Amino acid sequence: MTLITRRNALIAGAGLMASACDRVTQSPAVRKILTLGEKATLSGQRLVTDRNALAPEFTRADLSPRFRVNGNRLPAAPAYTAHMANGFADWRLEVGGLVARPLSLSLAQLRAGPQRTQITRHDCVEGWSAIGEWTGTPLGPLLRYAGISSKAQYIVFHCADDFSGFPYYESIDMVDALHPQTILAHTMNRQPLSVPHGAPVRLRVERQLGYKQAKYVMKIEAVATLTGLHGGKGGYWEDHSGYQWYAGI
Ligand SMILES: Nc1nc2c(c(=O)[nH]1)N[C@H]1C(S)=C(S)[C@@H](COP(=O)(O)O)O[C@H]1N2
Ligand SMILES: [Mo]
Repeated sequence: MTLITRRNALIAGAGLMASACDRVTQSPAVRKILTLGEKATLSGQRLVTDRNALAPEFTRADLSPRFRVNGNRLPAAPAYTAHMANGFADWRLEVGGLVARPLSLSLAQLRAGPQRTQITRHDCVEGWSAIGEWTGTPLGPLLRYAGISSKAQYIVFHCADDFSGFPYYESIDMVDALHPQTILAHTMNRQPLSVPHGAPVRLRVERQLGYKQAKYVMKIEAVATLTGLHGGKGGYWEDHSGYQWYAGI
């Protein structure tokens, strides 16, 4: 959001400059500076455009007959087991950190807001892919509703599960957080998200690899830095296996 706003301001600024300064462009020195400026603006634009481009979307005919389960398939935490036992009726998604209005949302509330459905390909670093249909709450509007601070640089997803006592977590930057295909999915292939696939809610951040697609999301936290959080590298696999934090595809 900030990026887009800033880019629009830049473009508007450049337009104003060009019309007001037509007469001075006769000077070769000025022309050279303008050309450099144009190049900088173009490459800046390309960067922004690439990060905001949509991941390919498919049709129902392309859905994988089987979508593998990977990583944890049943969180062991007693709190999670209790939520599972009563169909996640008392489960709440906490939204906190650098927001003006912290939220605690039930599944029904998440489903009542804006929704997006997308058929996308999931790519796991371990060498498999699967196409699935996901429905969920777009993250951007949710964060705006919570009054996200301009100081927020990352969104952290805290999960219910762990590996040997190390909690699973992930994080993305604001470009991905506000990307239109970034959703909190509660529905997969038109069925409520199953426990093995991350019930009740998982992240879909479609421009990145499988390990970024956090399952069992319990809390979302807006932060200014990832330093000091768990291993400091922004995610469970990033901390423990040297996987890249930015897993763009
Ligand atoms: N909470 C949590 N999220 C997770 C994992 C996990 O073990 N725990 N595994 C990751 C990996 S490596 C992949 S490929 C996908 C697998 O999602 P799936 O089980 O729905 O196929 O979830 C990702 N998100
Ligand atoms: Mo994965």
